Amino acid sequence: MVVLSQPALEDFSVIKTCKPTSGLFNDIPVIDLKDFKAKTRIVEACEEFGFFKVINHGVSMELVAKLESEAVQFFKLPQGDKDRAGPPNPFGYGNKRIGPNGDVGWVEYLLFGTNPEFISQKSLSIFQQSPEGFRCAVNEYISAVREMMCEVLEMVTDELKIEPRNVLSRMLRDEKSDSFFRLNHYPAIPFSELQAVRVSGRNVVGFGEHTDPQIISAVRSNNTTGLQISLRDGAWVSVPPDHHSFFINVGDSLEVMTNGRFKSVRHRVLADSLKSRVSMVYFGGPPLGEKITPLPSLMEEGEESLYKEFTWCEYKNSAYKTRLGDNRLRLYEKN
Ligand code: GA4
Repeated sequence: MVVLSQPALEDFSVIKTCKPTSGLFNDIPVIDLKDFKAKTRIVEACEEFGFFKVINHGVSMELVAKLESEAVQFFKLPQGDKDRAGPPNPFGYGNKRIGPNGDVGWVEYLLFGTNPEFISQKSLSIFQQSPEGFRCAVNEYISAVREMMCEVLEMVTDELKIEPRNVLSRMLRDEKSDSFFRLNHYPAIPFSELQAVRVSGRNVVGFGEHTDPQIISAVRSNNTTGLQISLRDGAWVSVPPDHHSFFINVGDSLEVMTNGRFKSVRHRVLADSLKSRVSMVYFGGPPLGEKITPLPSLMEEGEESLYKEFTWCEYKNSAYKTRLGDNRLRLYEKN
């Protein structure tokens, strides 16, 4: 279990709140990757929720623990040291401010590119305290989670009878893949401050609602609540925490590639009062020049694309002009 010291809330005024929702939602699909029905269940989950949990995923928990401990050490550094690893554009340390357009949350984080060259060169300032240990942990974790995500994507293509079966996974494996990795720390909030927010019947927002622009993402966190997803009817539900598993989100690009069959899931994180939350998120993205368009072998005869044509580079550029909670895909929907 990770417990970080409580920070000073000097910047509390920038923190957003939202209305709380009811208890934990127990109907999140749980998919055992070793189960022979896994392929079918993944596709059903992507259609219904755009979200599911995977168990028996094959990623070593020792590796996960090593990375979590390195992350905790980093976030414990004095603020000045952490600030030296920022700003996070495109990669580095960020504090409370998310993206370039004025979004804020009760979170500090590290953003990385995933190509090994980046990790060995540009991010030396990130790995300041324990350069070798931290860098290795990040590299090994990304490789292991990427493999697991490729396996999931190949189960999807198998189930949908799309050929070749690596048509999605190759984009994550490509050395030019524009994938990201993010370490988030949602500090515990001093009780008195939290009470002040709650008196008004609200919750503190750690990371505001959004969809991920990429193909697919994998979130793993310590054993804290906070992650919520929006169901098809728009209701927000809380995801029961499970630090041994990964939670998978369908991103906007996969929604397009399946011509809307899969839904990119809106999600957010509420900052928890009693414990700090540490999460690690791998965002599997395509190479910049890749066309994001419905997979031809998935289209029925006469079916038309619901989206205008665009490359990942165009979509990414337009995403960075939006606010976190905007519906970014709407701009690319036909009519
Ligand atoms: C959401 C998913 C990933 O965390 C992220 C985020 C990015 C950022 O934090 O810089 C963005 C956000 C995310 C989408 C819209 C833009 C860009 C913040 C923001 C307001 C790293 C990503 O790829 O897109």
